This record gives sequence, C-alpha cells and structure tokens, in this order.
Amino acid sequence: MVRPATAVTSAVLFFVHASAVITLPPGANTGQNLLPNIDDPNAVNAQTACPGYTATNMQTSNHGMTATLSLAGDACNAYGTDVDSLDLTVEYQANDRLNIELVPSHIDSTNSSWYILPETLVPKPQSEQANADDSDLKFTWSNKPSFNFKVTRRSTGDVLFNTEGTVIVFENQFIELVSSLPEDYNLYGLGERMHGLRLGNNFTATTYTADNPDPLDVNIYGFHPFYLDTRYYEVDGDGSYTYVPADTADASKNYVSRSHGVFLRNAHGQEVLLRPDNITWRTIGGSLDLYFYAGPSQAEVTSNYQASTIGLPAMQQYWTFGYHQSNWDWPNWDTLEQVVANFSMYAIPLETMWSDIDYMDQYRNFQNDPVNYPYDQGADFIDSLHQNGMQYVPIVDPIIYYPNPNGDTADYAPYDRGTEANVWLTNPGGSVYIGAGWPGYTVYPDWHHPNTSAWWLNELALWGQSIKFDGIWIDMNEVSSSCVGSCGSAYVTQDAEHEARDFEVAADATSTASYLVTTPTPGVRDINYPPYVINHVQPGHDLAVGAVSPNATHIDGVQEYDVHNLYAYQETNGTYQALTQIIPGKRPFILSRSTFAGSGKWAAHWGGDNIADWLHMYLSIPQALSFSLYGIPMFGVDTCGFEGNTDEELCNRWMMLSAFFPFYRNHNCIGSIPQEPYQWTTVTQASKFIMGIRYALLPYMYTLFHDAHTTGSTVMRALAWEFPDDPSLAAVDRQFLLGPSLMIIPVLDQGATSVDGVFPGIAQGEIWYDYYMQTEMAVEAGVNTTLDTPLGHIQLFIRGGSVLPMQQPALVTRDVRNSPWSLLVALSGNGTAKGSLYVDDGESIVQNATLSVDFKANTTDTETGSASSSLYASVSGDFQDTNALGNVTILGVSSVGNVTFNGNAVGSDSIAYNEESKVLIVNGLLDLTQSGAWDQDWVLSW
Ligand code: MIG
Repeated sequence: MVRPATAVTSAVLFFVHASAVITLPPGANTGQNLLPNIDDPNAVNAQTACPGYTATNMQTSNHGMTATLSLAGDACNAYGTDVDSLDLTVEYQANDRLNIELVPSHIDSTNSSWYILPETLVPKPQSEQANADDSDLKFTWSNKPSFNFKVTRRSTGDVLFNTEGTVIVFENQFIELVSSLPEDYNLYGLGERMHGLRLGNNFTATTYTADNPDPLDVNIYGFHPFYLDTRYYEVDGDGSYTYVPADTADASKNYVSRSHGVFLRNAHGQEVLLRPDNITWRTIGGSLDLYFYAGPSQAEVTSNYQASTIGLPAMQQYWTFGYHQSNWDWPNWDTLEQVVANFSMYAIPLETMWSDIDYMDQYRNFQNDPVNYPYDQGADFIDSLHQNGMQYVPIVDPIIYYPNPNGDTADYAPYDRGTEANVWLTNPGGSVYIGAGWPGYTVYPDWHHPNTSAWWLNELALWGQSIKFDGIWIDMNEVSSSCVGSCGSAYVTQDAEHEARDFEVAADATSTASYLVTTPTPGVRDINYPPYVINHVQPGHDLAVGAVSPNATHIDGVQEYDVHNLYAYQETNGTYQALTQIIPGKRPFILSRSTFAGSGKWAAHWGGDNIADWLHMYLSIPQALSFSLYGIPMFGVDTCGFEGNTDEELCNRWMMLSAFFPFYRNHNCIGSIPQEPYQWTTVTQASKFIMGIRYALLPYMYTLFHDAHTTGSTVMRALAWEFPDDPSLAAVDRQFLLGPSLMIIPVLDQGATSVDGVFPGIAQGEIWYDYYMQTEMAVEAGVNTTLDTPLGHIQLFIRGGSVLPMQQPALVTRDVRNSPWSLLVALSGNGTAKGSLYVDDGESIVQNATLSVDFKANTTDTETGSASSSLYASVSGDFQDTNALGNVTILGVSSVGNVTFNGNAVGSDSIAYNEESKVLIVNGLLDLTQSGAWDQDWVLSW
C-alpha cells in the first residue's frame, strides 16, 4: 500500500573520498521511504485497538508462578499477528532479582512466525531460586480489566512498574508493554545514543545498531535495552518518605534515593517511548523477557546486572591504559614512523600506534598494501615499538572482498578459504549475499556457522605471522553495508572494476514521494518492511539502508531481522577467542564499534564517529557514563574529534578531558587537519602535563578497573551515583568522578576561561582538595562555584578520605610500572582515609600471583591526650613487586608529631610540613622499603 507523503527524506552522504570512483549502480543504497510510526498521525494505537490477555491456570510456588495468558478478545493484528496464547513465568531469581517472561505457548514449526532469542546466543542469568518472601521485589497481578501486573519494592511499597490500565500487546512482529512512572522520573540508559545522561520525560529512544556518525538522540552503533530508574524521596519528620521530582528538591531538606534497573532480554529493533507519566516499550519481535534489579543503590543495580546477567567486563592489559594515537589517512609505514619520532622528539607519552584501513591492500582484510605497507618494514616497525614498550593495533572490518568470478583480479585467499568453509551469509534462496563496502562487493561472515570462528582465527593468525598486532580494532560491525540488499548479485560479474572502491556511500536520498506502508498479513511476517516502522536513523527509515538487509540468512535459517543487533556481539566473541590463541595467555584487547548487552566481557568500545566540536566533546561524558551502566568501562572517544577539523583550543581541552577516561585515544577522519598533540605548542604542553598526572595515577585507575572486572563496579561515575541522596545531581553530566576519589570538572565551552562546578556532599561534611594546590577547597554546599580554568588547565579534585596509590609518570606504562610508588592521602574532616591497590603482571589472563593492599588512615587520641595519626598498609597476595616507596603526601594534616615508619624514626630532613597548606610530605622511605613498598605490612605515623 502506498500513501502520499507529507515529507521527503533528504540525502545523507557520509564520506566521499576526494578521488572517489563510485562504481556501485546508481541508487544502490536507496531504500524505501517509510513513515516512522511515532510520526504517523494515523497510526493505529495498539492500546485502544488490542484486547489484552486474560490469565488462567495460575500455579504458584515459593519461587514464583506460572500462568497461561489467552487473548481477551478479537485479535487486533495491529502490527503483526496476535499470539493467542502466552506462557507467563515469574521467577524470584535472587532476593534482588525478578524475572518476568512471556513467550508464545506454542511455536508453529511450519511457520516460524516469531523468533525467541535462544540462550546459545544470549545467555539467561542463572536463577538462585529465591523465596518470594525474601525478595525485595514483589510481583502482583490482576485480570481486571485484562491481565496487568505490578512490581513493587517490598521494603518500601514503592511501585516500580505497573501495567494497570494498559493492555499487553504480543504479536509476531510487535510487542508493547506500558508502565506508569512517577512524575519527572529519572531514567538512564537505553542506548546507544548521543544524549544527556538523564533521558528526560518526553523522548523516544529507538535502538537498532546503525553505522551513522553520532547524530543526536537517534539510534547509533550499539544496543543496550537496559535502564536505571532513580527515585528521590523526601525524608519527613516522622521518618516516612515522600517521592519528589528531582528538580523540586530544596537544599535545606533531607532526601534519600532508591534505584532499580530493568533489562529486556530481547535483541529486536526497539523503541521506548518516554512520556510524562509512562514508559511504552516496543519491540518488533522476540519475546518479553524482563529482569528487574532491586538495588536499591545504582552501584548494586549495575553490579548485579553485570554479575548475574550480561557478564563482568574483561580485565584489560596494563598498556591499554596508556595513550593511543590513531588516524585514518596515514598513507604508509614511513608516516607512522614519523609520528612515533615526533612523539619522541616532543617527549609526549605514546603507548600504542593504530592503523586504520589505510594499511590494507585495496581495503581487503588480512593483507597489507605491498607498496606502502610492506610486511618487512611493518615487522621492523612493530618490533621497534615493542622494544620501546609500545604496541600496535590495526583495524579489521567484518566484510570480505568478493572477487568478480569472471574478472582478472588476483585470488583473494581469505575469500577462497571462507567459501570453502561455507561461512557467508546467504540470501533467502541460498545464494551468497553480496553487499558492498570499502573493498567493493563484499560477503559477510555468518557467526551462526560452526566453521566461522575457526576460519576467522585462521585468517587473523596467518596475517598475524607477519603483523604482530597486540590487539584488534573491529569496525563496521552493525553490520554495515553500502548498498541495499544483495546488490552485488546482479552486478559483480559485470563490474570488473569494483575492487578498491575508494569511497563509502552511506545512503542515497530516498527518491519516492510516497511512503511504503505495510499492512500485516495474518500468520506471515514481513521482515523487510515490518508493519511497525521504528524511527531508524537511516534515510527513509528502511532497515536495509546502510546495513546488511533483514532478509540475509544464517546457516541455521535465522534471518538478520531477528539477530541484526547481535552481529558485533558474536564477532567480538569470535575475535576474543581468536586472540586467546594468537597471543596465548594474554588478555585480549579488542575495540569494537558496535556492542550489545554483555560485549564488555570481551571488548572495549569507542564512541564512534563523533564530530570535532564542543557539543560532541561534552557528549562524550554522558556516553561514557552510560557505558558504565552497560558494563563496558573501557570506553573513550575520538579525542579532538573525528569528523571535521578540530582546532587548537578544542583539542587542548579535549586531550585534558579524555585523560580521565579509561580508554584514551586520539583518532581522526580522513580529510581532516592533523591533530596529534604535537601539532600545536599549547596542546603539546597541555597533553604532557595531563598525561603526567594520568600516568602517575595509573595504579589507581588499574585498581578501579580490576574492581569493575571482579565486582561490576564502575570506573567513570556520575555524581548522582556517589552522592545518591542529593536530587540536585540527578542530571549532572558536565562533571564526573573517576572512581570514588577523583572529581573532574572540564571546560566544555569555547572561549571560556572558567568553569562552574558543584562540590557534592559538603552539607554532609564531605571535603574536597584541589589536586594541584593540595589544599582544601573553600566551597559551599549546593552552590555552583566558578573556577578559573585557563587553557591548558583542567579542574581536578580529590575527595577527602581517599588514599590514592601512584607511581612515577613516564613515556610508556612499562616504565611507570618499574618506578617507585607513592601515596597521596587526602584526609577527611575526621582525619580518616582509605583506599586500595591491586597489582598483578598486567597482562596474563590467569595470574599466578596477585597483590592487594588496603590503606587506612586515622587520627586517635593517645593516652597523653595528644592526637596521633597513622596510615596503615595491609598487604595480601604473593605477587612480587620490588619497587620501593618513594614518598607519602598527606593532605589536611593539622599537626605533626614524631614521624615514624614501622617504628623507625624518619629523619627530619626527609619531612616537609606546611602549617598553612596543611600538607605533610614524607620522603626518605626508599631505604626503609628497599625490597619493595608492599613487601610487608607497615604503618606510618606522624
Ligand atoms: O567508513 O576505517 O568509525 O573510526 O576511521 C568509515 C575508516 C569506516 C569508521 C570508523 C572510523 C574509521 C573509519 N571507519
């Protein structure tokens, strides 16, 4: 059916190389013009059209219940075919985790009219079979007027999720679940997208993995159907709680917050409508497999979500926390050598050199350009990097060049071997699916095929014999294609020139002046043009534009439509397994553009193709914080900006900001001006300065990361998470914390020489120290404080009560690891502090020995009545670290008595105390700790 258009989508062209030779047939990436449901004034409202369900056959146990849900009236078939009977399972999986699952009661094998995500693709959490009465989550239901349910927090009676007054819609291509939410609710997550941290109360979150350069508010590379819901309550005089919208909070009152999390284990295209008093969750297939995490703190929600459900993040090698330099448009090895030489000349730390697709021979995976990137020169280059404590990470695309079978192009062995192993996605009829990408016409590894992992490992390993990479960067895995459908099928034999296509077409304009409208046919799915049109970012909103089409078929008969969002997830797993073989024993380092819930157990992620502007620099913070919630803490963005030209001021600010992200990489788009930090004097200076601080703090960052890996805690943190009882922090995303102890307030505005920031917790007695001055900040609670911040400076504060383990900065992290230790102790208002340190060999998956140190400082009154203060280090574990302790700096010291280290007096010439700044520096410990700072427990007293 075709309806007249009210709007015509305009062309979006991503990159066209200056010397583009476009050999794709014209219009190859033109899709249909579809009207997104949310923009369609005539769209059927499933809530009024559909009958809902009636529950019968209720069986209740200690651990939950089951029931059958039958359609409570005539099928509405709003955007598919209504499922007449559903099985409901409610399970108290743990005291803080509840699962509610709705699946079709019978799946008709002759007509696989719906697709349920199998556990082999995305595992389900293990149930601990908690007792309903012990759970803080309570499930209740009613059949009036049709089946609806509530999830309540037992301890407080708060209704967390409530479908009362709505109908559940469950069709083969459309599922809808609506819950009421409190006024001005605070929801976070539902990514990946470029958006502020708090999603807001009038926003539509569409998710479907898409190759699109970071446009605002729409679906981009990743897929994370998870949200955090944080609610603030005023504590009344009688101890009761009243819900309050965060922005009505008044600093003079007392509040507490409670958070819970919700995960929809479903991999289909989704759309979540956040409206002033409800959330409408829609998906275009699969089932409803909902998980509630009780918290009640954000930290508990996040760690439970990871530990129980999606997997804890992979531990990373130490070097991955060093500084990475990348660029798309380094024409040859000579250029990389020159870049390394420049870093060395300016004495700027450089840890890892990256190669983008420039190195490839005609953009084909697993082979180097023989002229510009010959193997022998590469081997020498990588060898010299390794000798100097640096690493090399190249890009690999998922797409494989498909040679013209009649053409005279040289054999492409990776293709031949893949064809032999039969690992390509196919068309519905069984022929190979041929899309397009950088190399020309391309085929796509089918990660459902049992041979694919072995084929991928073999290709990486063969190439890896020449190119000794230290990690792999996987791009384009949404999975992207530059033409609609199997465009190559008809053209590949005609177009002998198709190799080495020097362009990427994203999308041609959709040319039709009318919208294609799909009317559901009972029992039949239209996977190419699903009746419910999500507001997909690509031109025309056609799922086949810029990506492998929904009808591409896997070896098990599963179509892309049902698993599109999992392509990268599986490729990442395959790459992880391959790296464990190719670089045996070491933690694989993988950087993936597309991610799914749980990708963090294998990979790091970068923010994709951002723009070299101030807005995108700011957006890197909420994007990073969102990935903290998704369990992918190894996150960073293209520092200084990818698309467009950066400038000295922006790059200066950005190099300083990214220094506090776990993954710190500067990467640039082809055609943009160079942006290595040495391109401008002020950027060189700022970068060296801030890298000195980052590298000195690496023990703190590595310890935080290890905590994330073992417990699901976060590395980059929103203020609201560390200070959960302050509603005014609910949307703060222009400043952030690194772990519990460091707060960063960056300048995010062009031309600004000062920045406003808040200092959380002051009213509760928290104190903050300026990192540079080492003195306590004189700031007021709840006040935006203006801080002078000239170019080349970034505001950094230490929270009172912290012990930060540090080492000496160096040009590479290897040398940091071999330098003396130091401690920075920032006393709280009560004279206490604590912290920890984790040390291991920095690279092995399995550690023979590790080391953990707990630090604790306190001030006590001795018998004589005078105050005595001590810092205790308690060591556990057998890892041998022989670096001595260089010094201990203690902030907030009001008086100094005898300074002793394990009872040995420290000579007065080794002690510096400034009564005014209250900073005590204790040197002279090197001799006392010759066999290693953590060789034994110790106590330092002053
Ligand atoms: O079509 O490999 O996001 O980082 O430089 C663009 C070239 C393909 C997209 C990645 C970007 C990379 C670029 N790639």
